[in-house]
Amino acid sequence: MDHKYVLFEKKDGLGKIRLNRPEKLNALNPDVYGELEDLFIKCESDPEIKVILVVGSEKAFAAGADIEAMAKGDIALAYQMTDQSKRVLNRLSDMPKPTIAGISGYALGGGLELALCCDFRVASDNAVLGLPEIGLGIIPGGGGTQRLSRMIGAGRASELIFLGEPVKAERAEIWGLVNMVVGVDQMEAECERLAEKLMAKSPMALRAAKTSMCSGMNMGLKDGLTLEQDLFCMLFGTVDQKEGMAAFLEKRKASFKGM
Ligand code: CO8
Repeated sequence: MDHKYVLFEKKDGLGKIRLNRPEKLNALNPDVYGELEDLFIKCESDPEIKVILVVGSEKAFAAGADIEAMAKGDIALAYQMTDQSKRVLNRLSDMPKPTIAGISGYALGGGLELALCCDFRVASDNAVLGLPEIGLGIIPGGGGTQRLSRMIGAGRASELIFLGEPVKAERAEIWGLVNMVVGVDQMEAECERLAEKLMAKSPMALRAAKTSMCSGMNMGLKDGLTLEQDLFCMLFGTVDQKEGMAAFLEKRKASFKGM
């Protein structure tokens, strides 16, 4: 698939996906979602890629779903667009590898919803995050009403969703919406440092941790605890568990193989 709006680079285990539609502040139209889907599928199936980073430009991570593409739409078109975005975003949130969103500038509407599907959000100090859909007479349709309240609680999520007023990076960090805030020039390097730390861990253990946390979120506590127990025990069948514990006992750094 040719990519017009999304760039991709693979380096040292990191798959870097860059939204590149600067003239529209990386607004997400069906073509952009389609290109993202193609890249998410590639990243998932490529064993050389250990961590996925999604970034935009300095001015905008993404200013939302493309309003022009939606403006004259009817109910059928809205279903068509949300079916696509739901499929694409679920693929990202279900990615069996760690994912990071590196956010500079605007992360609004569908842009923030994209970032919410990542495991980590690293924000530049110029980042502005919000769900302004209410001002357009709609609601977030790419998971915002679900993922945001699960992440930061219903009270804070209501503030963002009902009022539609964005927040700056500093407040987003206090709310737990982003993991850290760094200078805009440092943002990508910081994401890469985080990716390196993740790559030093056991991919099997990371996958199990992610499955346990994400699937557990949709279960009652008892079922979630059983899932965690099963995944914990499953890891005792891996080479990485033997290596991790041996390395501790031998007072050396573990070298994980992903087996
Ligand atoms: N859609 C389409 N075009 C956009 C969008 C957008 N979301 N955001 C910016 N643009 C375009 C502008 O129209 C403008 O284009 P042009 O130069 O051709 O007129 C260009 O990008 C630059 O934008 P501005 O001139 O407005 O730049 P400013 O720096 O003045 O303002 C803002 C930046 C504040 C970010 C402003 O552009 C803005 O408010 N954008 C819209 C933000 C918004 O409302 N986002 C939510 C959209 S709705 C949504 O995301 C629903 C998600 C549902 C997902 C599931 C279905 C797919």
